[in-house]
Amino acid sequence: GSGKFFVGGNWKCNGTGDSISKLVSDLNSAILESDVDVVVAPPFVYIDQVKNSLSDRIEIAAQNCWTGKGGAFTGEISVEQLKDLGCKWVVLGHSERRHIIGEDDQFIGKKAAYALSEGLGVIACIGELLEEREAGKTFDVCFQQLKAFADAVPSWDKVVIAYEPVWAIGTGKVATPEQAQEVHVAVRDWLNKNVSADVSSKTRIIYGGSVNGGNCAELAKQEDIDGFLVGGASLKGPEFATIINSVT
Ligand code: G2H
Repeated sequence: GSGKFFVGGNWKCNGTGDSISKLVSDLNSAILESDVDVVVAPPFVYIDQVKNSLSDRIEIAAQNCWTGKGGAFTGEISVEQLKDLGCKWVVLGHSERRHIIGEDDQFIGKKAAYALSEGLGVIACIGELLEEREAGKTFDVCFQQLKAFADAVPSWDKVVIAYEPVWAIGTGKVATPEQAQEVHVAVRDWLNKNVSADVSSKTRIIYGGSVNGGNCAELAKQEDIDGFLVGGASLKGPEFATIINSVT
């Protein structure tokens, strides 16, 4: 693997002040391996609450951001505002934003470039749909999404790539360790050929899609799986801790 194991909890559009306060207190009392970067991404409206109550051991990510400086962009949240609240990361290109909201590669690339230029880390998500996998297009789709990030970002120092096959997201159908490893290796090769050997060897490639306390250990053993992006299972403190502690 590359660098420190990285585990992100993507809370998506879930929770209330009460449920989030319970989750934060469970995370604060969990025993976490020290050699793991841990990040959680609460809904925007709870970021401040989480920042003020969660242990500094865990960093905070936003689930989205605007493409540039704030201003007359109704309903958007700027990178400057996220930094003001103490966010260190932003999740971009998540399949729910690509396929439900309709964000395209160029729009996502713009956000990534701006976030990085302002010093936020980017969790850059890529992944194929079931029909694309079945048509043998997994690598094509992942490489195209990756290229859009590569064309936009000035530096990879603060980028973590999340491979999330869409058919495995929230479906309970996790990719097998071999399926995930195969794509992670291909992504690393792509970075080597198209960016640099240095970026290829240093960039963390994490897996997302129905990761849970029961399947994380086998996945974590794979050479090129450098961590996880966890949705559903990150809403349960003890299970999220199990996933963090699956570092090998
Ligand atoms: C994939 C993942 C988190 P889940 O979207 O980004 O969600 O673990 O619920 O499949």
